[in-house]
Amino acid sequence: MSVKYETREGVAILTLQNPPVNGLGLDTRRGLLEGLTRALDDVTVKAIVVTGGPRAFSGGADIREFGKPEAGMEPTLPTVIAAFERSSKPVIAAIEGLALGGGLELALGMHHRVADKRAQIGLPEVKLGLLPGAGGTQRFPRAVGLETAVNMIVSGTPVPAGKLAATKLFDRVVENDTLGAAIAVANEAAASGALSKVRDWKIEHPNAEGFLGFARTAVAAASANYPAPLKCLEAIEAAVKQPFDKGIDAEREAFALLIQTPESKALRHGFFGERAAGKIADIGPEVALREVKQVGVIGAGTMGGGIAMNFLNAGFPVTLLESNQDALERGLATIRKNYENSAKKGKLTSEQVEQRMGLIVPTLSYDALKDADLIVEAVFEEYSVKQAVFTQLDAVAKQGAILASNTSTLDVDRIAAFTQRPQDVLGMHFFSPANVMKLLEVVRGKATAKDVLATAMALAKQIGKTAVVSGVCDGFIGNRMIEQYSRQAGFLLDEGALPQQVDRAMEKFGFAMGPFRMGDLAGNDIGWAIRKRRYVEKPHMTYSKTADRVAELGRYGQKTGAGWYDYKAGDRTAYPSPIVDELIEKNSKDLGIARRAISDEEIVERLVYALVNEGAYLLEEGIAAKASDIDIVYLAGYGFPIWRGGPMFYADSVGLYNVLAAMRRYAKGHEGQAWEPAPLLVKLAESGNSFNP
Ligand code: 3H9
Repeated sequence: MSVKYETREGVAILTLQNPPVNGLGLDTRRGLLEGLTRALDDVTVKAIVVTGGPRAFSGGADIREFGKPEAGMEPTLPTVIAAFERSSKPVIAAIEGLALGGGLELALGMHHRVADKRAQIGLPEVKLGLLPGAGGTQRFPRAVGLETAVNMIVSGTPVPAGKLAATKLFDRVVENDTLGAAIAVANEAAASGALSKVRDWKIEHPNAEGFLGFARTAVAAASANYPAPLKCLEAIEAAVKQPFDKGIDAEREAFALLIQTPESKALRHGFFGERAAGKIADIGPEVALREVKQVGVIGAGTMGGGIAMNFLNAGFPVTLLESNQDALERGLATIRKNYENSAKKGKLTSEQVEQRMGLIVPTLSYDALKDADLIVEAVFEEYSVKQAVFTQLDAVAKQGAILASNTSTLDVDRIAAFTQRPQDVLGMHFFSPANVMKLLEVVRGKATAKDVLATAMALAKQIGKTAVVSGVCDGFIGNRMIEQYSRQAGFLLDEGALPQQVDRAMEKFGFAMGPFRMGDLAGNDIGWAIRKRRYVEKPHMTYSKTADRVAELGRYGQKTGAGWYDYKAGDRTAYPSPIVDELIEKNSKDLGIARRAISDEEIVERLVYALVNEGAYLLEEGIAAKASDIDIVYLAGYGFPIWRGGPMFYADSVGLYNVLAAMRRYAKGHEGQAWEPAPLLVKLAESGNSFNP
């Protein structure tokens, strides 16, 4: 039963019981109506309390139902809410944990609300490309005021109930015994006989028109690629200007429209993809996690320092090892500076800075790592250096300690073989800056034990990362794919494009940064070093030579004041560089290529489909377990536009048949340039299937 029914001294208590977050799926909606009917039919019941559990009152409509027949089956959420609102006996919501989206809308349809002050209250639908579709845009402004409602609905960000205590939303905000307080309100309401309905409340604002005009301009500017925020605002405007029922109609129409948009579908894919990434096919709940209380980090450089900060932020003591005192002190000073910068911006208090710094145990000795439960190394990317580190770790680390390498390019199985305990070794590939970037690739070696992998994934969540499992291969998921993308970008320069055109096209598509601006930020010397290795290891792999020419000039990017673009001191703006343009044109001439005008569409297709094809190979090889894992890597770590859902989802939405046809077109005259379609892609395209089922 998804709703438990009981009575206590004349008060019916309906408890939502649909774990994990009391999503309002069909069963639960039916259960709610049944409970309501039973309470109304029972003459001994004088009032009704609806509650959830400590984790959640309700996380909202069941998102898994969207697009399925159940979503539209009666009783729908608006029907349920209307029934509670119409109830002849007072209904009180007792809120603990979460009241989000449809969950909050349900509570808004009741006559009174009581909340634990820590309960998270919000209408996050906009984050799924939607608007609150069960009366939230109409009732919430009536309950909390126009400005708070606009801010919360358009941003989707929840706030603790305590912050809304002064509004009309709650009758009581309590520190404990929420249910007890709700029963007390129920008794008072039953005694008074009044049935307070939010729909009858007025939206008071001295200048609603002016405020909405201002909000419209701000929202339009900030949400060019998302239709939902403006729709939220339009629905709220209807709440201000129209009778309640007309406003509800406007809201419902907008919801029906938004749920069909590609943006909403992509955002929902991202939501579920992120959660699915944490589920590993052969690891179930029977796998017990290893306990991690103390962390060791080897290397206090940019990467090691950033990695350490992740754990410090989550309250783990971190032993930070360096090879010499100077490097150690520099590393500590950088961490402190980063924290102090956060404090200056008001994100941390000075006590928090000291508390985090106080969790660091700086050391020059491997012996200090003997009690660590997890040790992450972030030392130089060379097997000999890794070998030295892992041999020493094998000697000092306690039994059962997890040994992680932050390598981005080396073979984790080979690294594991430097130890006598390869089952305890795995990769934890953080992205720079490691304390900021959400993505973490967790690299499962051949021998990695299940509990080691499961523990690393759980820790990733604890430190706020979006973790995706990758198998062992050169570049793992993200970098292996980006190499094909960068190659295409290079070939486009040879054929007629300039960096600024390629970047503009990709940024218009929605990437945070085009490939050349990205190269200038990351450092062109890094790609150069990889290509030099490739020339030896994979001589058949061709590249445009322009990137080498740019690097040979010492134009490594922002850090040298020049790269694909020119930079001015203290200014990160990328200015097109006549030197680079000339170099590109000369290169085309040397290759005997007659430069041609290249459309933005071709640029986007070639770069994105290069990602897609390599992604298909990764799936086929089992390096990535599912297409959504690849999408999450690109959404969380590579600036792929989230409203397009990641490269594999995007390919699905274009249609794999069309993607394959385009690839075959590009293959003509571009032999050997990554246009050998992956067999999986061909199979799916020809059978009318997609990557994401
Ligand atoms: C809506 O309400 C529309 C209405 O306005 C109109 C309707 C007509 N449904 O994130 P977690 C699952 S739109 C189904 O790892 P956390 C989630 O998939 C909805 N399932 O935990 C996962 O399942 P699994 C508006 C849901 O503690 C598990 O719960 N609401 C839903 O870090 C744990 O999730 C939202 O947009 C759901 N609504 O965070 C809220 N929510 O274990 C979206 C969660 O099988 N949800 N699940 O992988 C969230 O923001 C977070 O999940 C939440 C919990 C804060 C609730």
